[in-house]
Amino acid sequence: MKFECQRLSDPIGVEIFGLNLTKPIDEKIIQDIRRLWLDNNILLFRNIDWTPEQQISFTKNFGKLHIMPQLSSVLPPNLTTHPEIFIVSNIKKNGKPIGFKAAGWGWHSDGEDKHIPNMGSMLYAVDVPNKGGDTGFANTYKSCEALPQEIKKNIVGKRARFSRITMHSINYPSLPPLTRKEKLERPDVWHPIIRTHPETNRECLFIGRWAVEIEGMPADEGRDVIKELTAFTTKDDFIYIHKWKIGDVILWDNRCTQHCAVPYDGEEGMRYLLRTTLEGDLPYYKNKGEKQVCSYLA
Ligand SMILES: O=C(O)CCC(=O)C(=O)O
Ligand SMILES: [Fe+2]
Repeated sequence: MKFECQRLSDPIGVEIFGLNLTKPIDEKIIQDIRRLWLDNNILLFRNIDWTPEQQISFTKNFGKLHIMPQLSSVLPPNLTTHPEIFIVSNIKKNGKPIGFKAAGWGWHSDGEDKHIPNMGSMLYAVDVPNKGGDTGFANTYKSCEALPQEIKKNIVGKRARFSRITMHSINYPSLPPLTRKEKLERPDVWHPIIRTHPETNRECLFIGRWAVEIEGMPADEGRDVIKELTAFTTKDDFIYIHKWKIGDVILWDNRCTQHCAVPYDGEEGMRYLLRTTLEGDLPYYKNKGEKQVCSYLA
């Protein structure tokens, strides 16, 4: 079995054609796909029509699956038949949401607010509106490389504090505040802002919507730098906006990619995306071959 591929956009991504993803795939082909994934941050497959089992099996080719904890008591859990699948949707049944519509509003990488962020994620578009509901992807290798020296020297080897507790009501205004128990389950974490990718050894910018403070900087200066880094990494030069079609599957590497759902009003039609998520490992920054700065819990 052979496949073909084509660049998705200048900044990021490759589209892969000619593979049947509903059947087990040769180890050699998986290695080739992984190489493309590592080199291009995101992979797009089109016209996929698969069952949750098939999505789960295909995702497992890339690592161990992560099961998303329930985000809030007002949201449904993951797919009840398949807890490995998290639902992103604007659909309501009997007045209740069947998934989390605003899960991805605001630039982020999945799990960035956890001690061990997620390695990768895969979204499958089951239903999409005719207009709106796009998703942006930013290549944080490229933004890191292009970062002006005067900004870079200020953050290299430093960590940022990522806080679910501080940012929950700002990032998820539609959800009730965190309970005491939820706060205890989501302690703050410090991650290196410039992160060495564990497979490619390349440097990328690791910042996002849960970051609130920078090591060794006064609080307001840290917040300004986070804003500046976010604006920089999501410049047109580094991003691609995907307009979903039914049957699209995108696998992205959370270690070197940020993503963001472009907010939409939901009047345009139903949006139903199913996500599988991969476990990751502890972020670090390597200098001269040595792991110098690792993440730690606050
Ligand atoms: O709704 C989207 O486009 C993205 C959702 C998201 O951030 C995610 O599933 O990780
Ligand atoms: Fe996300």
